[in-house]
Amino acid sequence: MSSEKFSIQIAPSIRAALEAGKPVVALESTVVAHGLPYPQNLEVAHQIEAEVLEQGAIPATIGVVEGVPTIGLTEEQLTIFAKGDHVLKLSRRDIAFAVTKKRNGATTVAATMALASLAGIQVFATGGIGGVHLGAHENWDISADLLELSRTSVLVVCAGAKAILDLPATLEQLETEGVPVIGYGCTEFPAFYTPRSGLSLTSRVETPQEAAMFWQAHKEFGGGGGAILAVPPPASSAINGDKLNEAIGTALIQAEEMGVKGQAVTPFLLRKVSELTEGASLKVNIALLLQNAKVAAQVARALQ
Ligand code: PSU
Ligand code: MN
Repeated sequence: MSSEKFSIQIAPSIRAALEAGKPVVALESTVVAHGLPYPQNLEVAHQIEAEVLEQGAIPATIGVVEGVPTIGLTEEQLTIFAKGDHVLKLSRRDIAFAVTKKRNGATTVAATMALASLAGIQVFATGGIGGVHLGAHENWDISADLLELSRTSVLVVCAGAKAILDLPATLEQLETEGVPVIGYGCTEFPAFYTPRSGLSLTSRVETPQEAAMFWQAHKEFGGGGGAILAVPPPASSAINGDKLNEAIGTALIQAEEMGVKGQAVTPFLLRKVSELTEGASLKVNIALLLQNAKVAAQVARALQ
């Protein structure tokens, strides 16, 4: 057993780009397999990759395929993940189990950061990170994404954390763990579906060049952890705040009543909020995923 060798699979075009120092953007697969409904998820996954390419960077969607950590899912693999049958949800702690059992597994923010970092990818675009759940003082539900951000050197471009979470507690936890949260042209922490959380950020940059400069400085002085570049969701897809809050309230009550626990909580809440807002939340979700991919690609380019 001690001679067991584990390998990670890096798509040839991504390997070539990394070796040549070209810009590469990591993308997660949990949002595809467990965060958005089929078949829109597959379409969105294609659009995100196209957006990164259009900005002159190489997209690298990450997952575990039949037990092999894979950087750059093929079209066929992406389709299997989008259909989602028997695709596990993997946080950092679950990767080894999927490898052992040769399973397909979609990587969360935490697991995607872990594998991106192994492959030498510095910039990662997603929708929103996991965080401290409401009621965490009783249920202890705090996403492993936060811990990963504190220890893995990847810049995560996202629209903050979802309003289904305890956002003040999430920001506090990030501060405790030494994870910078930088507003991209904003001074308020975005609440994923809306730009408004009422929570102020202490740092802000205006351009991809400034974000790249910040990231270089963080790698030098930040102690080896990650950072968040928080991009507000596009105004064009804005959602009615009252309707959204009502939907979130209902979704949280249903999760409680149905006894939804652990890894199932985030996918359940996202699906319910989408149903209850008649797809309005899904529309914002897709719009911000594309915008974040674009910004991430621009920052990756500026890092060259
Ligand atoms: N944000 C989204 N859609 C998602 C997720 C976040 O808009 O699907 C996923 C991400 O993969 C994130 C995970 O890392 O949910 C967090 O799950 P948990 O709360 O179980 O750590
Ligand atoms: Mn959790």
